[in-house]
Amino acid sequence: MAKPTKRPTRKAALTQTPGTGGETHQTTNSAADTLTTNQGMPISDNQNTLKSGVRGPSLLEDNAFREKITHFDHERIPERVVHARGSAAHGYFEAARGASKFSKAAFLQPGARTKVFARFSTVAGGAGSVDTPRDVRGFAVKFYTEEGNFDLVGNNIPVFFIQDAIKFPDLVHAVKMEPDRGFPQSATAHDTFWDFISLMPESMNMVMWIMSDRTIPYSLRHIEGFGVHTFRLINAAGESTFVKFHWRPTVGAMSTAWDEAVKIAGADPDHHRRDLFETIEKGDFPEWTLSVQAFDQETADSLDFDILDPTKIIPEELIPLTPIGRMVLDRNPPNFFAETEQVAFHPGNIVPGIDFSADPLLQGRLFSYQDTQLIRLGGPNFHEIPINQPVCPFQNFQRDGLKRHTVPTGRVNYEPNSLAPESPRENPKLGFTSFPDPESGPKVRQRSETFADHYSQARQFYRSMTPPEKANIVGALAFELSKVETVPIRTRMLGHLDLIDPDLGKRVAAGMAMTGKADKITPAVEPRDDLKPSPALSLVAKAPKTIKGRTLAALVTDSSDAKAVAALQAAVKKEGATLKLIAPKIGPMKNGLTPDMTIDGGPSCLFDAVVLLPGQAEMPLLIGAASPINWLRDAFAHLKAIGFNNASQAMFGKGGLDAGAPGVVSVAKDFDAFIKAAKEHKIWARDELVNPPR
Ligand code: HDE
Repeated sequence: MAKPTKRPTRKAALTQTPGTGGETHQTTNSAADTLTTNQGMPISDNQNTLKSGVRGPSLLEDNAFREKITHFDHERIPERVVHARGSAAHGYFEAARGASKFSKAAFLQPGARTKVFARFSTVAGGAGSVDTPRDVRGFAVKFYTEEGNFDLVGNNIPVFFIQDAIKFPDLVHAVKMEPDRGFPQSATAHDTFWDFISLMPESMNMVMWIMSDRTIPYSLRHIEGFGVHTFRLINAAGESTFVKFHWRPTVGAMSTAWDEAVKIAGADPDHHRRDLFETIEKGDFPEWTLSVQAFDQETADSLDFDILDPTKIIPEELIPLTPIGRMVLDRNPPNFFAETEQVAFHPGNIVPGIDFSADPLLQGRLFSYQDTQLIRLGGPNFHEIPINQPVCPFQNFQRDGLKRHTVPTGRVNYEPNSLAPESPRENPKLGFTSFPDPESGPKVRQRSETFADHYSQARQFYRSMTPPEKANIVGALAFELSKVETVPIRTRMLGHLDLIDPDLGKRVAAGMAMTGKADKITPAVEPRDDLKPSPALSLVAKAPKTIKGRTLAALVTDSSDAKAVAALQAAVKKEGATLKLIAPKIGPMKNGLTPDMTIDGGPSCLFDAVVLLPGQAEMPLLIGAASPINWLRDAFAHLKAIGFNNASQAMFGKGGLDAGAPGVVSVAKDFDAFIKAAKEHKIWARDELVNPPR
């Protein structure tokens, strides 16, 4: 991997003078500090183009200007056709003891520590879109192993919309902005998406997952990741084990409320990118455990669904997770474009000890990623871009092509050869060999009957949710389908929901005032009613009680008690969280406190829990303005823990809020009860006060 280029230290003093038109010229006397063109020609004036006369037209011969503008004109490259918006970080992976039992891959051997680069992304929006739409998150990790790069290119959801790669362009066309009008950007709540989905029964399990709170995550540090497809691991004895890959964040997975995600998009469109960057800068490194669900052919054959079908999970209650390592992200990319934008992932990048399965979605992906990089990164040599280079030596007879950087020497660019005995050769012992998969058959274009049950696991997912999670799924579906203008698409979807679970169908129909309007859908295979709920599918049920790594806010004013604020700061720090001070204005305050943000610049949706610590003197100002009251109302509606001092009680009355509601606690004596409530993350007991029954 390339080392970041160091900024040279300045050799001579910088002089700053105004030019004849008042423009700023910063000049140097030192050759070492001189600005140059890309050809190395020193530049004398970087503020004015060459003109014929001081008010005359510009001259074509100004090569420094033309080179600069030409380079600028070509600064952007085509963005990814999906997953365009991403944020990334460097880190390392440490193999867990026991991983070598499954795989001979060098990076899974005891004590191995491997560099990684992880990129998280939304799927539908463009590179400049917001961070918090309702969307699947990409979870792609490049392992720079000593046997070559291994890319685990997954998502934060373990199933997918479609079963066959040939449907991917249709899916992506349907989800992206509608082609005639160019909107909506990064949203599934529109006709073309639900039109397609309602005609694709195989997507119903994924529909449950994307309408759950998993698609509005709290941060990129709080998402789970999945390899989705079944893979094979091959150990030193040549034995194969089927696996599903799972990433679990050690801080737990958490989500926002829908209204919160919408408001964050306006308040801080870069919320997740900023959070990842700032947390790593602070030294609070995000961490995940990598586990596998490992099983053999016999177990695969005994399951009620096909392990090659990417619309199905294997419940953890059937096959538990076995940890195989840990990933820590501890360094931000020094340059966004060079690394986050130019990194090229490819599920086909594997190493000895890992192999594919015949999942038809995976098989299609194996073609697509290399192909897309050819256009996105401009030719076949993108593996030479530093972020994509393996850390182990690589050598072959591939030559030339656009943007080739290496300079191969010698006469021989072919193999076998007798002219260059030292040139590279195949290695039957170390080289990659495919696992001899016994299955093959006649050439057919046909979906396997073992892929035909589209509703049972969707039903199982819904039934595994806690009551508030169910309510949120119902709310999300009613919201999205209400945005669909074409009524027959709504009624078709209601038909599918009835099949998933009659309770779900009924509640969504009621949420749209469309009770009794569902189409009758005939499933290819009747959904089963005997799948037990899988508690591991619920985020709320397994949420850890902690505020570690989270950001809380205190509303303070000029006459706030600085001692109480310091005590809160200490209490929050002790728990491994951060406290931001929010005040009406940004300047230093009379009580010596320095605010981090203003009320308008730091709406409560950006924080995990809030405390009201204003002084009595400023209360008339706070209750006389809309923004402080909305600040509190949002925190209340987003089910956050709220602490209040005696002075601030009047804010509740003004906002029409009940200061005795669950998760609203007095901090007049100490902060213990508030910290305890904040550890709940969301105060679900308050849900029915702020949301109509869904
Ligand atoms: Fe991708 N996908 N995908 N995908 N995918 C891309 O590759 C594709 C699928 C995923 O941070 C593209 O470099 C096909 C499943 C991630 O750079 C493209 C199919 C999963 C990323 C592509 C799928 C993913 C991509 C676009 C159906 C989860 C972002 C730009 C057969 C397991 C990686 C690029 C990054 C990106 C094709 C389905 C995950 C076009 C054809 C399933 C995380 O090659």
